[in-house]
Amino acid sequence: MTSNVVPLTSIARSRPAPAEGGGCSSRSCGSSEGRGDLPPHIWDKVKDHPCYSEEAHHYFARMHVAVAPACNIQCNYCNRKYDCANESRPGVTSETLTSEQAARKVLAVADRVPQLSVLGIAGPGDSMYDWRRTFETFRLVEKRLPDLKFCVSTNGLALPDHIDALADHNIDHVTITINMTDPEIGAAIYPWIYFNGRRHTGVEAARILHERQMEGLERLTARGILVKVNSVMIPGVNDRHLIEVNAAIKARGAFLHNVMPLISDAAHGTAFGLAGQRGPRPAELKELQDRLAGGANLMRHCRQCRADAIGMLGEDLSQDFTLDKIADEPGFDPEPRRLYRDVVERERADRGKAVAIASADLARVPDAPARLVAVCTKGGGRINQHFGHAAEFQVFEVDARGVRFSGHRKADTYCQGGFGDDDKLDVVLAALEGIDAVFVAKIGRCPKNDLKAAGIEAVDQYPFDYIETAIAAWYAERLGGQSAIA
Ligand code: CLF
Ligand code: SF4
Repeated sequence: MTSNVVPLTSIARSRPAPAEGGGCSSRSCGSSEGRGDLPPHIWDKVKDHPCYSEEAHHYFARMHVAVAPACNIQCNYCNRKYDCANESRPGVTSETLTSEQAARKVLAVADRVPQLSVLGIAGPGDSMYDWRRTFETFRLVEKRLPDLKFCVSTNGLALPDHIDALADHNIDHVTITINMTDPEIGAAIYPWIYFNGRRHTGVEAARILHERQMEGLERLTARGILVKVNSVMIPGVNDRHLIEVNAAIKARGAFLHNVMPLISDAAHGTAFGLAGQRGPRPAELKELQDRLAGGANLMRHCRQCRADAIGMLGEDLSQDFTLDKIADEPGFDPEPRRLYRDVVERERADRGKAVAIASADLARVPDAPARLVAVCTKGGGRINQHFGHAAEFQVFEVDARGVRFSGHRKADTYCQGGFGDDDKLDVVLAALEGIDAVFVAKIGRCPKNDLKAAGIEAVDQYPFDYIETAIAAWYAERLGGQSAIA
């Protein structure tokens, strides 16, 4: 099995810490530092949910079980018939499971992946339209794994009919995909919906969907259930409108807003793909996210998972857990899960001190301009990956206000079979457009020189350090000050 799960033994290397206190990132659920100013009961709900807490995604894994194949609407960006094990986008899965098969699979994964903290049902159709299979799966799993959090994702049309059931099953996390609040715009995204026994089309369909989504959102937040809203950014269709969507969901108590780029390709057979509708460029997505600052809290670390994804965000172990590879009655040892959580608690305390170090460094350069840096990491909040092995980079923006997570850039692993591949390097360089420096655990001389020629500094003097402290120390040094721990 290939995995970027954090080995228990790799945790606990850190730099010396100053006195308690401080903090350098913006304080929200999307910050890198974790709890921030969240009330204890909310932090308790999100602290091991890799989607609801950016900090938690360094430590915890999710899995989806594809038990809900049916859907009650049609989105122009969806074609659930398309399946490829390498494809990563919502709606796609390799096998559909019964609730019993899903429960078996969850147990097998929990036994081998101690980082697993969340079971999500995200299709491949709609979890609330196929509600019988969804709730039956949770019922079977909660008996064996009471420490697992449950999560559902829905288009919202059937949601108002299941608010009580969601609360009864202790489902604290619900994602609603809301792409519009204006039905005229919705008509360009949804050709039809199936509601109350008949098909509706056009603006009428979008209006019904919108009203049901808002009703579901309001009633969930009134019950104290955390709601994340996913919005697909579709250039020329709803990109500007998403500012209104952000305001509308904030007013109704949404916990997070996740703006995702449209994935569009004619080969996927979607209406948008076949019509040549393009997705947004990374810079367009970032510009919109920056414009949304101050509205509903933003999620920036989404990986647009498949409906059967397994593992840390950004990795997918689903092919290691197909039904033919799972025993009829999988064994389960809870001890590694307990041990792993103890390690994470220690690591979190340690990392909190590291954030204080970073703050001290940044205070030395109060007026320096912002820099954008990329990091090679396998998780744990550390710089712990060789440049040649990185298939994606985490991107951070740094200035005197803090080290802020900005998103991910997918690339291609430069190192192929022990040798650097120049073609892959071109892909990597394209992915690093606009980046000032890339932080690596290790890098060869050739790619280091190539990066330099492209105007990107390869920083390799902080292997296995915390991301925040390393970036802050580098920034303080480059822009005028000396590191607080130099
Ligand atoms: Fe799955 Fe979604 Fe729950 Fe997470 S995913 S149902 S909230 S457990 Fe997460 Fe994947 Fe993005 Fe979804 S990274 S697509 S936001
Ligand atoms: Fe596809 Fe989900 Fe849209 Fe249904 S709601 S059409 S499954 S993307």
